[in-house]
Amino acid sequence: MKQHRPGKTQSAHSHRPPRRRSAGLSRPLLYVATFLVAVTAMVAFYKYVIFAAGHEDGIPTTHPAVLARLVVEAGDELPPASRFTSDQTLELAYADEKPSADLAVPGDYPIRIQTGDQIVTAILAVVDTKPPRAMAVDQEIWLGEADSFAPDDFVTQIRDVTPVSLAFRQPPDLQKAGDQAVIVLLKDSSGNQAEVTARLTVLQDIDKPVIAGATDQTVFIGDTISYRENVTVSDNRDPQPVLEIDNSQVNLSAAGTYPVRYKATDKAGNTAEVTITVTVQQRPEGYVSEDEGYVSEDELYALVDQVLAEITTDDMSDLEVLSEIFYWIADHIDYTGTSDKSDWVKGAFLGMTRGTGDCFNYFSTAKAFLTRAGYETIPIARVQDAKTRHYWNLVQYNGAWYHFDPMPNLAKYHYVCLLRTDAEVADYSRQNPRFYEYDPTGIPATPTEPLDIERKVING
Ligand SMILES: [Ca+2]
Ligand SMILES: [Ca+2]
Repeated sequence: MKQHRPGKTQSAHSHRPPRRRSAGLSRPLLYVATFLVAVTAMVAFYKYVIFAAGHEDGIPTTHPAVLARLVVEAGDELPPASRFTSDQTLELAYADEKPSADLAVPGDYPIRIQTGDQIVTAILAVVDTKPPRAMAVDQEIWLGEADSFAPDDFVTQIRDVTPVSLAFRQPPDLQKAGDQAVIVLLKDSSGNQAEVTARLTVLQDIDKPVIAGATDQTVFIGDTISYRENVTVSDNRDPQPVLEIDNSQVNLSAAGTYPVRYKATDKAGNTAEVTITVTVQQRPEGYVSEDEGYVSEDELYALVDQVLAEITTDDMSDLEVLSEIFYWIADHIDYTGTSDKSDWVKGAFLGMTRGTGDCFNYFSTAKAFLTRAGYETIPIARVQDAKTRHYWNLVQYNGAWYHFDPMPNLAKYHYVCLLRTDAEVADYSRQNPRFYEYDPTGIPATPTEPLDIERKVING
């Protein structure tokens, strides 16, 4: 029989599961280990408390009279440490010389505050509750000329402690003429919003360009016209309106009146039109040049009369008068190769006033002098099939016709053609081929007998 132990029955004992021995520890060792774990945990907790008390980013250490959180507006000055309490008797100071809080940036900043020997950490909460402010900027544009606008074109002097973003409430309509309100939304980084209303004026150019200087013109057949000369186009807005000139109907080769249309278009599409008339005329006699204009037969004769008054007297014989005229012209005009042979009045005027010319000027001047001195003349021209042209006069002297040509000839073929007969000029034309060759149809014949008169050498 087995011995019973009081308090414990064998049966109870025998029903317990066998003690697990897997830990391999005896009961006393287990107690020791438990103790060590507890000590280690206490040490760790203690260290954590010490750590938390000494660091800003830890849980603030509280003090019954120190505010755990002080709210200030972004952009304000750092408040004095005394603001962290309502207890006037409590002396507070910032533990750090420069508390690390950026008053311009909203956020929670742990601040170390010293009260007596104790340092507590409180939160300085920087908040931005103020919406941005800005001044409106009105804008003015011309319809169709501005590319685009950004919101910041309509505001200036944006003020906020935080960055501000801008947006249009509705983009301006640049195609709408007139005034419109442009609302710019300002939003700071804290989400505070404000609106600024500016004005956009879209101006519309409705004024036509102005064409100036387009006036009717009168020209002669063969002239040219500078249609643009003296014509200017201005506009209230467009510095360079487009000018189109339609001269397609003008025919400068035929007399007539023709319209020329000037059309100016500004950038906005406004157009102005001016139509002028170009009159093309047959060129009249006596036209000298654009600068000198016309010379009339009377004006030419007045010049001739002045010279005649100087070189002739009333008591001179016809031969003397004809000789004076002949040699004055021969001396006065220097030969040049070409001239306008369409107009004898012009030819004579230029011969007298310029003192230069070719055979046509000699012929014309002689015609003018002989006519004013009271002699009949008949113009003669060299035959057309000759290589060059020549012109001279027949003059009536003593009731008969004679050749009269004061143009000095080349020294090689020297000849003084003062009151010569047909036979004499024909004889000269044999030396200087074709010089006085002309179609005699309608031209009276000279006497056959040459005149026995004195003829001076003229220098050619
Ligand atoms: Ca703000
Ligand atoms: Ca205009």
